[in-house]
Amino acid sequence: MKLYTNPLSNNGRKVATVIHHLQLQLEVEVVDLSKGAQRAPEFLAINPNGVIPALVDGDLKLWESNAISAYLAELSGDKRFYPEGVARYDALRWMFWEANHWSKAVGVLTFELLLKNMFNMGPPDDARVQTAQNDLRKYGRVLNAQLTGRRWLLGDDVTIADFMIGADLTYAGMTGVPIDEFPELARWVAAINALPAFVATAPRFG
Ligand SMILES: N[C@@H](CCC(=O)N[C@@H](CS)C(=O)NCC(=O)O)C(=O)O
Repeated sequence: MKLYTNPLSNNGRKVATVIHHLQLQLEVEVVDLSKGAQRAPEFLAINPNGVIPALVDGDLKLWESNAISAYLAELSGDKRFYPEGVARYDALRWMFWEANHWSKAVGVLTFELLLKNMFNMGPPDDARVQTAQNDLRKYGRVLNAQLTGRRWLLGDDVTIADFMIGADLTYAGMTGVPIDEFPELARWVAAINALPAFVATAPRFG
């Protein structure tokens, strides 16, 4: 089984945290995004979208970080991390929410306030930043309410859903995601970042 990823990517980190948490052994190939390796024909044959992460397991070519994470979690058999029954749909609900709402708003801030500067792409678009921050306040309230009275998103056990939503916040401190306005969210983010899987996969520059 081989994972194509990049250690600086928050989507790559979602899968990396799952691999670390479940203590899985996988071959890993770093795709150099700065050199455009994600658009090379060999990689497009694996993921025609030209983005990482991607996983190859025999004939299966899997992309989308949440799907790859769910596949690995299922293979591991860890039912606390990727529960069965009704709780699985609870986890999936938060993973779809993450992909549709949370990651998009976080991604706007990462692009406008981090990547544009890094790659000399001009000044941030203030209107887009404002809209993303407003969206994150709306979604932050939803997360804060869910986390009130629960240790983790679904309850007593940390699950794949915590990992997917938490990994999006890799650059939150540098991009002003309004976490501290929500006490339960802030408590949860601190707990996520203290998990061994998150400590081990924090991006290192230089
Ligand atoms: N929805 C996809 C998003 C993947 C994605 O956007 N990956 C970024 C890195 S975080 C990428 O490969 N960007 C390269 C590019 O856009 O050229 C997932 O969750 O896997």
